[in-house]
Amino acid sequence: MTARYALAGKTVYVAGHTGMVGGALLRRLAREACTVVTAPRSEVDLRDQAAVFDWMRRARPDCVIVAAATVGGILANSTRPADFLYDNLAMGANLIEAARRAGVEKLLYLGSTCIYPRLAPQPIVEEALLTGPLEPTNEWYAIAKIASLKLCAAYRRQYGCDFIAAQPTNLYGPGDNFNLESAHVIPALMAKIHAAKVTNAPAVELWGTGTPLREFLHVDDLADALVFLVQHYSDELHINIGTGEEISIGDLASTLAEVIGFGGVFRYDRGKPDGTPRKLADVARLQAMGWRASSSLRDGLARTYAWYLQNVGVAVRA
Ligand code: GFB
Repeated sequence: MTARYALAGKTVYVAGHTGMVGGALLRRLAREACTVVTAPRSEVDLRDQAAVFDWMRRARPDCVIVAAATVGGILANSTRPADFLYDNLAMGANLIEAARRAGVEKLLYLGSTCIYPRLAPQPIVEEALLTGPLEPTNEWYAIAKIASLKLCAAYRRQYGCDFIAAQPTNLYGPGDNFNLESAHVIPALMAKIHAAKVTNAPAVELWGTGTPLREFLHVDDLADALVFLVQHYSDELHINIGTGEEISIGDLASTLAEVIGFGGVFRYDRGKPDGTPRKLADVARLQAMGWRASSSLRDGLARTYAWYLQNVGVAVRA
């Protein structure tokens, strides 16, 4: 398929390159004939408007992908509302305005499917945005993400900027955060189940009831979808990115137990929140454009566990 926006010869700035998504973008963009630039965190605090304006003016990228965010799982989201709202608002506003000032040709802003109403009809279509109340455990994060994706739409209308937005479903993969207090469910369960296996513990504790349904996308699939959208999409509507498949948290735990080789049982701490009951993205628009995810959940989990053993599990065993 011929790209509407060709990356060959372009300079692409990946904001948030040290994160799981940023790392996957660097791996994926290495296959394109473009130059990738990144801003060291020690030099540019993305919440600092002057620093971001100055960096963008000096770096002069042709294309910007905003993968920078203050992120975390259900507990971090509910206990650090100010960080999740302020950091993400500031990063989104600074990067988008800096890109406009620097004459950036193309910008892709990354949202999250938690922008949708808690009880949106499933699978969730893009038009469900702002049709009902948000899930309380992540409304702070969601509001910052909604404001930023609306900035992209507003800049397109008012200034004619080719700024687009997309929201991935729950992500996992190499480079994830395995800290149990702030992690999302897959890295948290991987770390807990692995620890139980190596210590011969009989049980692993899960949060909530195990009944919520989630859709999980491998981060390398996400990076591929993002590059696809940069090349082929140019419009105001924010685009869903997912697999179109869902699994309950209980079944996810069983799958992880098989992948890791844990024969014990799971206990549920019902004092911890379930969060939104179901969150399945409608990915018909992206599929109609010609992109679909290639990793199965089981294979993606196995590859992520192999990475974990090489990079994190060693420390857990010690
Ligand atoms: O991945 P997670 O933290 O975030 O939790 P959300 C997903 C589900 O897994 C919830 C359950 O129902 C949790 O209760 N769960 C079970 C666990 N055991 C655990 C555990 O040990 N750790 C964790 N973290 N969960 C986040 C949002 O929502 O999803 C963010 O808070 C963002 O804003 C992100 O949108 C993608 O899927 O509930």
